[in-house]
Amino acid sequence: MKIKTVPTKPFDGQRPGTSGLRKKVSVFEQTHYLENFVQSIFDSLDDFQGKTLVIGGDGRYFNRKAIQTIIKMAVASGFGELMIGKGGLLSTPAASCVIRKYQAFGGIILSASHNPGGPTEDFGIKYNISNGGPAPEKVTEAIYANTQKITSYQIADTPDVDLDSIGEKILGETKITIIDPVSDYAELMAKLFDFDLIRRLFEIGNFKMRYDAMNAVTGPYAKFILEDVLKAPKGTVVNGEPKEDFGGGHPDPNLVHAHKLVEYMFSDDAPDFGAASDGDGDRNMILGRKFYVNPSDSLAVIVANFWNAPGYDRGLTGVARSMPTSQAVDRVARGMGMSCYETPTGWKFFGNLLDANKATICGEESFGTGSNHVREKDGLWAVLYWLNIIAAVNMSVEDIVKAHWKKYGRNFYSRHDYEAVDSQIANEIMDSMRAMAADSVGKFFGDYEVETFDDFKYVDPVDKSESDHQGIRVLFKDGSRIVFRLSGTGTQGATIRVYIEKYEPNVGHHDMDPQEALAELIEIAENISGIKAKTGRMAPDVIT
Ligand code: VG1
Ligand code: CO
Repeated sequence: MKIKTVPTKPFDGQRPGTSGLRKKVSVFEQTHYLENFVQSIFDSLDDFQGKTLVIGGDGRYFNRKAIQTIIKMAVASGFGELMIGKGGLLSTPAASCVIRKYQAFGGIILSASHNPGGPTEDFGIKYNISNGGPAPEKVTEAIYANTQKITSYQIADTPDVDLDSIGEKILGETKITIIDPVSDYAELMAKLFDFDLIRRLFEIGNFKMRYDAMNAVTGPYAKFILEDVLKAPKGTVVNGEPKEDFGGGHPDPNLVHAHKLVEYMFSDDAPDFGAASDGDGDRNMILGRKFYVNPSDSLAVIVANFWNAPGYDRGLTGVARSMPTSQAVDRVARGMGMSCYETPTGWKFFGNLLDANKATICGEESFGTGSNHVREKDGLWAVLYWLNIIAAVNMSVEDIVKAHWKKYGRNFYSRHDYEAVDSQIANEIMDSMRAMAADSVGKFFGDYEVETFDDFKYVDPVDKSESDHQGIRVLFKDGSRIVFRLSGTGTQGATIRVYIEKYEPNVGHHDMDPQEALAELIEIAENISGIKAKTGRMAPDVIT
């Protein structure tokens, strides 16, 4: 087989963000654009010759084409085996599972996660290392450095590979293995949760649920696990066929983009339990009948109920949450005498803590929860965990959460997103807050006294690597917090995220609407940042 060396020149802007490189499809479709990035990944790796690379994606537009290119380049670079999900599909957590199970060298995941898909929408690519997790910053920075000096790439001159038939074939020196994308993952889930108990819930408990796969990658996973294995009635999973454009929607499981599910769950015909996941299957939204579970609360409830799930009932070593995630889980950790780590946003920062066994369960406010079973957040895992809890304690979702608040108090929490803001204005807003930091300590905003005002810096407790500028934190004396960050996953202008949190121990106030409970802090956030004033926006685009 002929290997071609193709001359090329660097493209600007190929620095991976919070989770890989995400751009409009039209950007990825430029000649050499994808190839440059893939070659830059390979050039940042050592000693992978003859080893295994896992490849799969969320099925969005350009997925198949990108995979064909990556196969030919991986063959040219000397990988020994490529394990590829049938149809080019692998959810992000399933890719992580496969990398770990088969001790692959690494994996390439094609996804822009919750961003919309289609010819005029987004595409993305990221590299995962041998622990199954997202490449840490030192690797992503090395990849970026390579993209800036690339002069050529190598690609095998060979026809496209059939991605739709399970089995093996040889291409040059490389074995190409097309695998069932669901089975390894489903097998792992069956080890972690009490499937018999959950099956009984559906079979004799008359328990009803709806799972909205949002026309994205988890459809086949959810149908197999929930309907075939756990015997939930057919039709429990809706929008279960992965589509290249996700049916035209944002595959983002939140109150805005999963509004159909939310409306159904708040109607009089609502089932007991509702859930949704995102484009690549690593996010989850949990709903009860007429009840929404905030992701930060979901994390706290999952941790507090570890003894109900067979995969965790021997105890947790510790927990971790991203900095903007509410402190609800901290209270549980404190109650159990466990360490609770605070990391920057993005799953890549949990990898070292999980590998070093410092944390067993991790979570982010952005509908992401997971554990040491893989090295990515895992949407369906969270849903199965909740089913396991519900079946074990025999309570409704609402009662489980309210009992939790009664015991630990409620951390009222909300995130306000301002999307597609002019990047220069967004940077000015962040800079002006950085400038305020030094003389804001001790200052009062209403009744709230500022205790800390800084730009979050993380020092990894395992390898001591440092990450700066991870978000402006305004921490008040009473434990309330406001955090400001710029998104690292958007593809249009800048997205400003404002995270607002307030602790309420008094059960009598737990039924308040979060926006009401947080009203004063929301106003303070505007006083500090001037987002509305400086962008001319009247309100956030998305509130979760
Ligand atoms: C967002 C979330 C972050 C999450 C990341 C990737 O990042 O805030 O918590 O880890 O998306 O999730 P940002 O930089 O836009 O705030 V996914 O499901 O898009 O891979
Ligand atoms: Co995702």
